[in-house]
Amino acid sequence: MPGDGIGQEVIPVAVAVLRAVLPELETVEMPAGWEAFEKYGASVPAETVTTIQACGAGLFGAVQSPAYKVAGYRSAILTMRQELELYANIRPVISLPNVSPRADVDMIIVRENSEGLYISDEESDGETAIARRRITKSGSQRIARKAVEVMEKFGRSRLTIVHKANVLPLTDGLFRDTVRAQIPSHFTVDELLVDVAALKMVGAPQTFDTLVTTNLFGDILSDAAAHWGGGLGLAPSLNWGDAIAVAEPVHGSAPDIAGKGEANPLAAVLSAAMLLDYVWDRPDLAARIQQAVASVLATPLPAKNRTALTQSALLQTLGENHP
Ligand code: GGG
Repeated sequence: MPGDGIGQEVIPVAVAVLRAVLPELETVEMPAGWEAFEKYGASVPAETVTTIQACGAGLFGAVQSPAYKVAGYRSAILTMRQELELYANIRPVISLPNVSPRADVDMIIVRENSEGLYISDEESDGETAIARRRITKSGSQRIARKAVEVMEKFGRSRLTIVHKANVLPLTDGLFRDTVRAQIPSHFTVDELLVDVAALKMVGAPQTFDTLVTTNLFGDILSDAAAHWGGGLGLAPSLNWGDAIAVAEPVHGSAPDIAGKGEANPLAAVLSAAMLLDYVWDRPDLAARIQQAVASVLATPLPAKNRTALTQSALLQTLGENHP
């Protein structure tokens, strides 16, 4: 699902790179995003939802929602997360050559993706506006299980639970205590208040291993953390449930450069690699893509024709490094 704006340019590159390491890959292209809404009346048409369910995995580019309320419109990202129960948002942040401000960052943020303030339950009488924030035991249990799955898959040993239970003892207390109870004893578990975690994210990001947190805290912390991986333009992510995963670059549709061939496709490429790494159990193929990305980053490319130049450089590197 290339979606809107530069999604149309970066997703074909990511698919080409996936194909280079996994020639048997079968793909089908489906509409999603604002353009899909204008054409079909839904940002994620029903056929797109059933196709993702049938495939089990998706790759989404970007969405460009209007800055005003449109009757019947809901962001494609939020729609997919809810309709497909993609309750975990995985955001790895690792130092990359030439673009990272420091060389020793290697963390995975596991963000709860379905509850918290993102249930969008708001009311206002014009004087007072209220947003409800929902934390459930079952939602906290399943995100904890996902954090354990991620730690086991990647041989990680330390989990930091990020919360604000000193101010929100009922909601964040439930989250923290429920997550803690789910973590097997061979892992080291610590916890941080979100404000302290934010300070540490700025001052000592290399000290983080795996983090698990609620929806809004995870949204904010993971964007801040992306700075250490070269910025939002290079950040990959995976929306993941029990049966389905949708990878997507964190960046948006970038209407200012859309159609100019200047978009950097590396976040989309790294997101595609997350399907191999996390979902399809092919860390060997994911590593080949990650190494190709690192090698392409070692020689910065000009903005003009960046998308095509990056694709050629990646495919050439993958071809040369074929085992
Ligand atoms: N790939 C992530 C993306 O497209 N982000 C842009 C975004 O979140 N836009 C707001 C929205 O439409 O929900």
